[in-house]
Amino acid sequence: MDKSSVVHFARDQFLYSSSLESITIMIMAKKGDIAKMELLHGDPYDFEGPKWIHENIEMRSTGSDELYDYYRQTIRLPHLRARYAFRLTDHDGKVTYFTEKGFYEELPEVGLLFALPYLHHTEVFSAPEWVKDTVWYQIFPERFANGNKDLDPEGALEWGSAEPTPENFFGGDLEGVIDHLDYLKELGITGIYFTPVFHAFSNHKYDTIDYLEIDPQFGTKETLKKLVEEAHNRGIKVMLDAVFNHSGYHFKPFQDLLQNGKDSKYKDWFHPHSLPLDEQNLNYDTFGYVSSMPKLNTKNPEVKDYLLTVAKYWVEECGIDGWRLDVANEVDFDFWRSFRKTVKNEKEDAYILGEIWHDSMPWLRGDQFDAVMNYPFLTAILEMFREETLEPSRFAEKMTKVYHMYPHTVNKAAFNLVGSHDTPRILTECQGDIAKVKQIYTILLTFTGTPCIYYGDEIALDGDQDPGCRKCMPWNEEEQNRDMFAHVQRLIALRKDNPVLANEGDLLFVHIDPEVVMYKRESDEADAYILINLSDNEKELSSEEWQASELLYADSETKWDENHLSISKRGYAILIKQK
Ligand code: ARE
Repeated sequence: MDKSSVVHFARDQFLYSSSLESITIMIMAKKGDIAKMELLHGDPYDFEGPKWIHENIEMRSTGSDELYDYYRQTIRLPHLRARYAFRLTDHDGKVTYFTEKGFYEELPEVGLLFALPYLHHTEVFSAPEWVKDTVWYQIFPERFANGNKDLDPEGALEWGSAEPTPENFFGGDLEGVIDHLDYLKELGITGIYFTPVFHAFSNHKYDTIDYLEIDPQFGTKETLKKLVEEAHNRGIKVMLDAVFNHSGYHFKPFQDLLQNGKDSKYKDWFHPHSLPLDEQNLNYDTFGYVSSMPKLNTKNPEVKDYLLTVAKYWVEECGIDGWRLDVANEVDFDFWRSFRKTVKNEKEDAYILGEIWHDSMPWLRGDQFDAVMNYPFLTAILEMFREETLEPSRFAEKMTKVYHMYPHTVNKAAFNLVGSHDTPRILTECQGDIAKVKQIYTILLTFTGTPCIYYGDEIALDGDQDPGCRKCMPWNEEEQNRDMFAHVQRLIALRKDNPVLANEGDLLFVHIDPEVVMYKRESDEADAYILINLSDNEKELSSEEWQASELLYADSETKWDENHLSISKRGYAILIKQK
């Protein structure tokens, strides 16, 4: 046994609360090294001796990546505290105990074991219940629909008449979104994520001028209130984009600092290295090296109060249901802890989603974010479908690794996406291959987490890296791929009608064929099997697990006869077995 590869810490993704009275414990070990992984735990204050340990609970294997096997076990804690250890049996039958203080031949005294001192209810990670069943739609307001030409900014172009650039405008607005809420309802959407809508300079609005006003080209507060009300009437939640890492150039406090230098009462609202500010030599902190995006000093109590007022205002005033946090990883933890308290105090089940592209465990301990945008999911999808360098077993390993970076309770609220306003569109990434995009959407809408559809992807809109991915949404049907719309619509409906496909079910990859991605979704009510054939050959597949399964959905060429699946080349299939 390679003891150096046995990994467990009594925190984060290795030890976490899964309810008010239970904890989940995860441990990882070198792939193939362990024949049996068992858990022992007990109440450290139960001094009566041996009975305080609950012997050898065999831990559930929850998958493997390239290097590790993962094991997980949830246990109830009537006393909300525990001491615990692991009993490892290798393939020669040799038993070793693994504790906080290392490895032992015999179980050592309780003081050497891993500890959960006390499970506080306030520290139980819990994303809002409604999020796991939500199907999101991301709208870039300038490019979704023009509902009121009177609001068009100076020089706005005819809708869809030109390629998008970082500078041009087409007049998208909130009334345009209201006009198309029934389209979103028809697709099956239950949540909208808007990129910024507050008064700002550019067409993307990430350079805020006034955090407490709607951009005049998009409408007014009343328009937003109406939109939220109309969306809620259709069972659709609304999430806005909070750009708190930096302001825009024309934000009044920044203008004051520019003009008054060291005499400005706002000099501590930003991060000047020296004064007066010098945009050419950039003697102040910014987002990236963008001089028009000065970084805000969120440690300054005045700035913190101002931004928390903004955060509360839009929930209170317009009833929004969540915040997506821009450049979330560059704002201090203390600010986000205060942000969470403020927002949850205003709306207890508001969704707080951080934009972080890398390992986000420090923000997902329950005191800051409910979830992050799951870009690692997109990366693995692209490696498999764009580069075609990742065969199914490696995709399984990559996603297993990604999902074991976090508590499984976090994964249920993970914001899964295959495109956004910051990435090329998935159809373009797949070189226009509709079959690939259909397979990708089959994965997106049957995976653990809350899926998001980037506007236009459902009708196979293309577009390269920003600004190319921000084309005007085409509203004449001949420019829409309605077959793709029907595919996405059907998958969303299946996800709603079969909770095992949403988030009731655990997810486990299954190896059935080197060229087929297969994963199983398991729940108390049903098991579902999702299969994606990456090859150019039809595959004849069968599995004893499939008895009494029915074919829930597949491409038109795929055939199912009881236990035998004939999946077409580049096909997809969803089987379900009610329990
Ligand atoms: C504009 C141009 C870009 C150009 C950029 C640089 O359009 O082509 O590269 O300027 O000057 C907003 C606008 C963008 C604009 C940008 C700057 O939407 O169009 O770009 O402002 O003016 C990293 C950050 C992540 C950030 C991305 C863009 O970690 O937070 O970069 N995303 C948010 C928003 C953006 C927004 C901003 C931040 C600024 O979603 O829309 O941009 O408010 C890797 C790294 C990531 C990196 C990612 C993308 O994966 O791991 O950290 O994200 O690439 O670059």
